[in-house]
Amino acid sequence: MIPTPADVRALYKTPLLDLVHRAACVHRAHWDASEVQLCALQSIKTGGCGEDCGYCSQSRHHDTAVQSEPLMDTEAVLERARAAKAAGSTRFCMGAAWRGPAGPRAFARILDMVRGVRGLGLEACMTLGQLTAEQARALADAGLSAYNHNLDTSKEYYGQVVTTHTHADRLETIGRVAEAGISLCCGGIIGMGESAEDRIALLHRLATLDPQPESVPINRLVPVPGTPLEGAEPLDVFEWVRCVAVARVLLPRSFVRLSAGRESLSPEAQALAFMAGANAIFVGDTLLTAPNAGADSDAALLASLGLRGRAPDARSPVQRERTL
Ligand code: SAM
Ligand code: DTB
Ligand code: SF4
Repeated sequence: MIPTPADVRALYKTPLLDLVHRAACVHRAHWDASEVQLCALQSIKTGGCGEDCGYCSQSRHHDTAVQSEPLMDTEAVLERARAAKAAGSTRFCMGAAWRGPAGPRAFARILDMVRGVRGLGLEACMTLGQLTAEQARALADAGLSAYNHNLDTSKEYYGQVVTTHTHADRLETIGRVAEAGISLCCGGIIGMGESAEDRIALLHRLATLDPQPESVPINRLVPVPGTPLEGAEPLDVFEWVRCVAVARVLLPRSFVRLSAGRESLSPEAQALAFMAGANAIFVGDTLLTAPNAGADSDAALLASLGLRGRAPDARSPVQRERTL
């Protein structure tokens, strides 16, 4: 059944432990709850982005400590991918600080990276900003497993955070990704000063995407000095758990991914999020530019909770349904 905004609001307002219990039941009905997908992140083109996203360290509209770097060579990216695989990741996500892929030569290199990463037996994910239909098809033909393009917040709040593109632009790229048959990774950021109503609207929009995203990253704002959101009020940790739980109930077959902001959370808070249905994380010392919980602390966390990395050849229920 397609949830209405009122349904999502009612779910969101459920007492927290009832909500976590419900999400845990949904999680266990659809997944092996002892498995967590491990995904490595690599910034392949850093900084100097012309967009003005208020949270982002890589926008040239903000004065942050990030040093710009040109598009990496394919071989250097593959070196990182091999290391990520050796460290246990099954998915490799590459991010570029672009409004969208810039020029045919850069795009040809991107396609090489996709083929190379797939050739290593890893899932390949890209996040390159807005795509044309032709670019989406070319990425699909190169074997891209997933494309990350977040809605980030509600349609209503989006204009407070970004002015150089719109929520509708994001939806257009999302449509092109789906049209090309690429799995979609689409989520948002919480803790940007948005209201609970904005979070409800975001979760409702994510749940009503057709098809539902294969992966839903829940980013907790990393306040970056020099960005307009550097002083944002830190988000209550239980509000974060609530968002994870609502995403799990509404998107039962999707990976719910604990993304940015995990580094500043206690093991106990992360354990509650796994209980609430999270089943994917980004691993490694850095996200794109911000620090991440490192390999040692993640290995200790997973071991103490009795969780393990998901096997490389395992497919999500979404992918399985598609090929049945
Ligand atoms: N330029 C592309 C785009 O905007 O889609 C890809 C890279 S962008 C950095 C990918 C996502 O990272 C954003 O949509 C946002 O959700 C997340 N992100 C970026 N900076 C963040 C921050 N400081 N805290 C939390 N999430 C962040
Ligand atoms: C997503 O939703 N989160 C990741 C990934 N997709 C590309 C990126 C998080 C970036 C955090 C801030 C930084 O590292 O600069
Ligand atoms: Fe550019 Fe993406 Fe950062 Fe926005 S979020 S400034 S589009 S890199």
